[in-house]
Amino acid sequence: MSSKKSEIIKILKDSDGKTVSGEELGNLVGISRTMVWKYIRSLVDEGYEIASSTKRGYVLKSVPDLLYPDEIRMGLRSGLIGQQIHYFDELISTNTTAKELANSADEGTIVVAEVQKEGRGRLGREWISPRGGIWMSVILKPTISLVHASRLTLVAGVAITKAMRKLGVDACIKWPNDILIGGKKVCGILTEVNAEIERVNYIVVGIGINANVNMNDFTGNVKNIATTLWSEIGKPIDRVSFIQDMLFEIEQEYIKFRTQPFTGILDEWISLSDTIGHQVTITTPHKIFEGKAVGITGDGALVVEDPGGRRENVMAGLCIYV
Ligand code: BT5
Repeated sequence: MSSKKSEIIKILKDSDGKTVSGEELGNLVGISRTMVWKYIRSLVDEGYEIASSTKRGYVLKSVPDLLYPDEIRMGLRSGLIGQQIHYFDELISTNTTAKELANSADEGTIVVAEVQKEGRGRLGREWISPRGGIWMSVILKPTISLVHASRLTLVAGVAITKAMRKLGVDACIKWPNDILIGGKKVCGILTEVNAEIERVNYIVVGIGINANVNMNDFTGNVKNIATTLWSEIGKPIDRVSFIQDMLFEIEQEYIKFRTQPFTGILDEWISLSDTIGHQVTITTPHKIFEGKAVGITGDGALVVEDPGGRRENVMAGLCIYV
C-alpha cells in the first residue's frame, strides 16, 4: 500500500468513527482533495468500508479481515520481527517464497499469505492452507552452527503457545513441532535451514495456524485430527492483532535465545508442553521407538525411555501419544 494511502487509513482510524472532510485529509497528508478521493476509492476496492458524503467527508466503517502489511504494522510491538512484510493473497508456500527472498532480506522479514496452494509439512507432507488461516514464514539469521538450528522450532513453539494462551485457549506443545488444543492440532511449525557446515546462513521458520479456518475446508483424516482457534473460542479471532502479539512473543523468545543460556527456553518449553510424561510411539525413517517421554535435550531431541529403562535421544520423527 502506498504510504499516502496508509496515512489516510491511519487518520480515519484515529478519528474513531467521526467524519473527516476531504479537505482536512488532504491537508494532513499533503495531497489534493481529488487525490484523497482516488485513494479512498482504491481503499474501498481493497475491502475497506468507507462511507462518504460530498459535503461532510469520509468515515471508516470497517476494515477488511485481511492480513495487509499496513494493518499488521499499525500496532506492531516488535522492533525486528515483522518490520518487513511480504504479503500475498495466494502463493505456493510462504516457506518457498521466504527461502527465495532470504539471502537479500533483512533478519526478521516475514512472508504472509491468505492462501497457500501447496503448503508443506515435514518430509513433503501436505499442509492444508485455506482462507482464514495464518500462513507465515519468518526469516532469521542467527550466528549459530547448524547443529543448533533445530532450537528455533522450540523457540517458535514457546512463543506461539504463549500468544495462544492469551486468547484463553489451553494450547500445549507436542514434540517436535505441533501445537495442540484438546489433543487436536491447531498449529504446525516447519523450520528450514540454509547453512554451511560451521555457519547458518538463514533459517526460515514456517508457521501454520488454523485461526479462522472453516472446519469444512479440511479434507480426509485432517478433519479428525485438526482444530481451529475459531471453533475452540466460539468466534473468529482478530487475526491481525493475534499476529502482532505472536510476533512480539517470537521476538522476546528470540532475544532470550541470542543472549541467554538455552536452558531457560527449554524450561519454558517443558512447562508449555504435554509430551513429557506421556507414553509415546515415535516413527523415524529408520526405527520405531516406544516408551515414555522423559525429557528433552539441549538440541530438542526427545529422550524416550523404553520399558527396560534404556534411554534414547530422538532428534525427529512422527510422535503419537499412546
Ligand atoms: C507440520 O508438518 O506440522 C508443519 C506445518 C507447517 C505449515 C507452515 S504454513 C507456513 C509455512 N509454509 C509452508 O508451506 N509450511 C509452513 P507435519 O508435522 O509434517 O504435519 C503434517 C501433517 O499435519 C499432515 O500430514 C496432516 O496429517 C496434518 N495437517 C495438514 N494440514 C493441516 C492443518 N491445516 N491443520 C492440522 N493438521 C494438518
